[in-house]
Formats: sequence, structure tokens, C-alpha cells
Amino acid sequence: MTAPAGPRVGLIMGSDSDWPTMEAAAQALAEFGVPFEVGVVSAHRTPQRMLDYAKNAAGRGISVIIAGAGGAAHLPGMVASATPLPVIGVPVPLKYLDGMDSLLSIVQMPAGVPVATVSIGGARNAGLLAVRILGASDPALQKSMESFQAGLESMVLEKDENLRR
Ligand code: RP5
Repeated sequence: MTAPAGPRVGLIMGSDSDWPTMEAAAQALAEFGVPFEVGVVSAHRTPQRMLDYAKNAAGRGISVIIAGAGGAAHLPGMVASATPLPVIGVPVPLKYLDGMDSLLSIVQMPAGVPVATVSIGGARNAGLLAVRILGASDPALQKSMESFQAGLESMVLEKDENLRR
């Protein structure tokens, strides 16, 4: 069986102003060679586009959606309500409230509609979590994740060594 050629992860955000935060997710996916697509989909300004995106994503070969939004951050939850795919929410910090508004808007989902919420501004972890989800059914990708984790361990041990010198 050959892997689908198109994007496996949909990386969407409520506004292009979210990109400086969200590009860390793109970076993580690129590091692992995971094909992804990027787009602006606003829950409030383009509600129909958001529903179309959510409803069609699985059929287009997308396996995981990463959705970032700030303020009244309804995008991840609304997308999760209209797709069977796993959705990872990234609370984008804005000028006021330090991203607490975004975090609480994304994390407090009603039972039955899960969103895997990462930390405020935690787009890199969202990308890495998407890699792990895909890795569950892709042994090569899972191996890459194991190597990455071993690299983290080496990095910490090296820092420890440096500190002791
Ligand atoms: C949210 O409103 C977006 O996700 C963004 O974080 C925030 C502000 O959007 P802009 O006014 O910068 O377009 O929906």
C-alpha cells in the first residue's frame, strides 16, 4: 500500500496574524518530512469556509488537523465538531490577557467533542503531536520520533555535563 501523496496534516489558523506563532508547527512537520497544507480559516469571519474545510478534510486525505486561534478562539472546537479527525488546538497569545483567553476558549470543550490542546503558543508541540499520531500507523515515522526523543535526551545530558565542568 502506498502512502497518500497529498498533505496529511491540515495546519489552519484564524488569521494570518497567527502565523508567527503557528509557523513552529510547520517547522516541526517539515523536520519529519510530513506533508502538510497551511491556510487561514476563521470561525467567525468565514464560518462556511470553516465548515467546508472541516467536513472535507478527511475525504481529501488529511489525517490530523492543527488549528490555532487567539482571543475568542472557537476555531479548533468548531472544526472538531464537524470532522471525525483528531484536532490539535493551539492557543495563540494576543496583546491582552496573555493568551489565557485563547487557552480557556480552546481547552474547555464539552464531553463528546475532544480537542487536544497544547500550551499557550505551543505550536511546535502541536506539530510534534501530529507526528506522533501519524506515527502510530507509520513505523518509519515512529522510528524518526524515537530518534528525535533520543536526541532530546542527549542534549540534556550534554548540558548537564557542561554544567558540571
Ligand atoms: C482570531 O482573532 C485569530 O485567530 C487571531 O488570533 C485573532 C485576531 O485576528 P486579526 O484581527 O489579527 O486578523 O480569530
